[in-house]
Amino acid sequence: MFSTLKLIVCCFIVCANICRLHAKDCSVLSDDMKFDCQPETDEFATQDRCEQRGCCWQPANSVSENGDGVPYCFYPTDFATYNMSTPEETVFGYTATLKRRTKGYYPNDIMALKLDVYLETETRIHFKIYDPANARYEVPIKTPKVTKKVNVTDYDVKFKMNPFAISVIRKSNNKVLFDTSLSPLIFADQFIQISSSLTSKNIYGLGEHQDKLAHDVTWKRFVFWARDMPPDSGNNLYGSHPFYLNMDNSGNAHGVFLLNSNAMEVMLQPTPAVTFRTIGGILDLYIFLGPKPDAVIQQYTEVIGRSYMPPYWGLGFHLCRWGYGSAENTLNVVKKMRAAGIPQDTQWNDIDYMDQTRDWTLDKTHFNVLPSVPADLHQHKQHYMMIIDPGIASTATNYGPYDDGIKKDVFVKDDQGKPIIGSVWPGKTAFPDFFNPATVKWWENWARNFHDQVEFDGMWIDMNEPSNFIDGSTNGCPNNSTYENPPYTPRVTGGKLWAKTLCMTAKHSIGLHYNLHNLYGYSEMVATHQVLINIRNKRPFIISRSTFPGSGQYGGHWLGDNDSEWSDMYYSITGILSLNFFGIPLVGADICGFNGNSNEELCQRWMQLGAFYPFSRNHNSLYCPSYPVMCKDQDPTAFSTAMQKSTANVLKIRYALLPYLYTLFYHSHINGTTVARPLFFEFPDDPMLAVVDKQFLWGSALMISPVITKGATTVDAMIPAGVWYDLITGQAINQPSTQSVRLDAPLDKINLHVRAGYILPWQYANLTTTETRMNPINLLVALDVKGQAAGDLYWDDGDSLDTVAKGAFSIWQFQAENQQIKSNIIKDGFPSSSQMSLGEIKIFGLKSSPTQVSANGKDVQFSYDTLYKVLTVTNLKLPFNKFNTLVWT
Ligand code: MIG
Repeated sequence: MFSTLKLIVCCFIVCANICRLHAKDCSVLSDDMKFDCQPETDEFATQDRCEQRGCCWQPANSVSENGDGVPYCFYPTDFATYNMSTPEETVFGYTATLKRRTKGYYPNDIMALKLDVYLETETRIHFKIYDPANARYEVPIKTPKVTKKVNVTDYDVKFKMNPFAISVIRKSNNKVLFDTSLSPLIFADQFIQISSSLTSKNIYGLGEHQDKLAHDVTWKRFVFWARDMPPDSGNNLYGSHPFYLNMDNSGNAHGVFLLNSNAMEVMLQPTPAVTFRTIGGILDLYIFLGPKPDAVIQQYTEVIGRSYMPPYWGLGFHLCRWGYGSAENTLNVVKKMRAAGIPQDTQWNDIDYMDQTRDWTLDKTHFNVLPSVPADLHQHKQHYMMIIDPGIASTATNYGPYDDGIKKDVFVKDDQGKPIIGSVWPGKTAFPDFFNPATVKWWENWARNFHDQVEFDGMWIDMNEPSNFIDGSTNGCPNNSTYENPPYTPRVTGGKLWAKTLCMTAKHSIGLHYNLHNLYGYSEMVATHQVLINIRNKRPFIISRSTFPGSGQYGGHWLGDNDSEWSDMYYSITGILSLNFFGIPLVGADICGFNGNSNEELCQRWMQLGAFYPFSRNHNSLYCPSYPVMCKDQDPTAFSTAMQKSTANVLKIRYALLPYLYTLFYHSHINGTTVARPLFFEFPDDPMLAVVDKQFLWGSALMISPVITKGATTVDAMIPAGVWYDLITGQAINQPSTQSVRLDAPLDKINLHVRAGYILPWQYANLTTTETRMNPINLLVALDVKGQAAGDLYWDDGDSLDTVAKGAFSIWQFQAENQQIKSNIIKDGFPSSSQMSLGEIKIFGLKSSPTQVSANGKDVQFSYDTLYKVLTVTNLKLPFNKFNTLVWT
């Protein structure tokens, strides 16, 4: 009897234990299926804390080299989360309520959420998960407001109710693009997390970070928090772009955008899967169906806003350094460039022009004659830019911008309501609140005042993460605040959110810095864009360090403080391509490298690559390695005559091709297509190209294969299947299938190939874009195997406002087939289009010499290169508008 009882009791205890273990289902199929339940630091992560969260603990063996590794603590498959009410159909799509019964492990769960699913376009689905009872912060950028669903969609959407999950399926091939069922949805006040499967390991975007173009999915963590930080792998950098592009193994791409500006992490794991983890706002998620990669970007930029038309001169070559030291030295470099015959459109100054590095002032000792610099530049049809930082000196006496700013109440406040004071170059500084309309007026006033003295043409806005040399403020930050010390802090560089920036409790006119931090640079771009328009009444040119989705509508970006190293030259390519994905095609890296001394070979190669950055600027730091040793000059005139010649030559190639580049900017502005793009964008179903990131394209037609390794005189270029012509000679590479080809690349050459089937407009180059623009337009026709090719040209005056909206532009389309080239003007709004002329036409890939060539029906002289099979017709001298056909027989 007693022993029976003992047995029953014993059995009960065992069962209870088994039952307890089985209360959570830790039986995941593989390590890849584990979703991290303890993303905190390793010191924090313990078995106890893990199990207190209701999660499973299982130390893993496999460690990944540069990622987080397999999580020890992961969600059981039956982790408590939200259940969904029956979704109701609405005019815009679906709506439902999500409810959880028990609290989760982070404070302040939102127990009842609302889900709205908007079927916005055939290729775009949008869903929002938010708190219906209490309005939460939402990102204040303009997005399309869709109130009615479309009838036809390329996607299906499916729901699971208990627990809640949503999935989006591409109808055409039944592939699941997005599926949140792998890991529980968490929505607490300051911890929001959603995971999804990926269609393949080919994932791109997720900026701003320094990485390969296609990211590894081996437990990689990307942090999104604007930060002044030289680009290194693993760090959160200047801008925040929570957008990725994912391409399945048959070349169908889709995009996902989380519209959220709070501190965020995105985890990639080999499942393959992605996790978004943010500490504020709501889940406002867009999915773009593509299926072509470039179509994904077009669909994305339709939501965030399309890129603006830069002034034509902005596509010329820019020269800058920190530490010219005087106005005279600044102008001397320009004079040397002119004497060396090297194209240059714009000269820049860094903070050394300012009096004690204060905005809107001049160093009266060394830069007293600065006004004469833009005057000279303008006389030579060149332009002038200078840097402006957001930090406004707050302890200077009689310093107008600060005194006036206090009067107009334009600065960001601390939690007590006083201007928050940090420390930047001029010492103690206040920070303009660019969300406040009064600030924009004040900014315009001081910019105008300065412009009256120094006639600048654009603004370089730096330090706008915003960067602060101290953490938080001169008074630190309130330490009992849940904003300064949230329950979970994404793994930001510096360990805390306010590291080297403002306090999270700082107040802008429209909200807390905690929410708006990632938008500071964006807000300065919006303000500065308007101010430049008001002052100059011409197209603004802005290069900003911090950016957010939508920044491309207002200006461009440079990739920040890179090193004068070959590896950084490589990363500049992936950076530029990624920024094109983010809708900011006007982008470049500091050519020849910023930190550290450059050298002739590196700089020569970098000038070759940089000649093909959409935004092309050589910029150098002040001290190398440290004070008081100045960095060696690295403008092209600082090197041998051979290097200067090679640089002049490659910049002339750039200038020659600007009609093509400018047309690409027009397409980006109108349709959101990328300007610089990776090879896989044009050949998505070619698996050999999915990770190629040492070469890139301008549009569809020009392939750039730079040397990015020391000592190399050849380059192993991946050449996609098809015919490619050397831009200069017309020599054809005929590729039956995609493969790597070793190309000659002596020190003075960059390999440039034109894709068969395309027509590129170009001009002979002068030393400025303004002069170059006066030359006749030429056509480069690259025939495909059928003897066909096509292309177009967008043209306007290059500098006035709203030419596209006002229709003050012309567009020509060119077509080659049946032994003739036709030109059609499809829009003729450019007032001076009748003054443009056609210069020459070159045809690549013409199998044999014609006997007769005529333009508009009249015989013309021509020459034929039998070696490379190139027909050249020069001296056409036809009005461009009147040119209709070139026929050869
Ligand atoms: O704390 O203005 O990224 O391009 O030369 C450094 C001086 C401030 C950082 C920019 C860099 C610029 C530098 N600035």
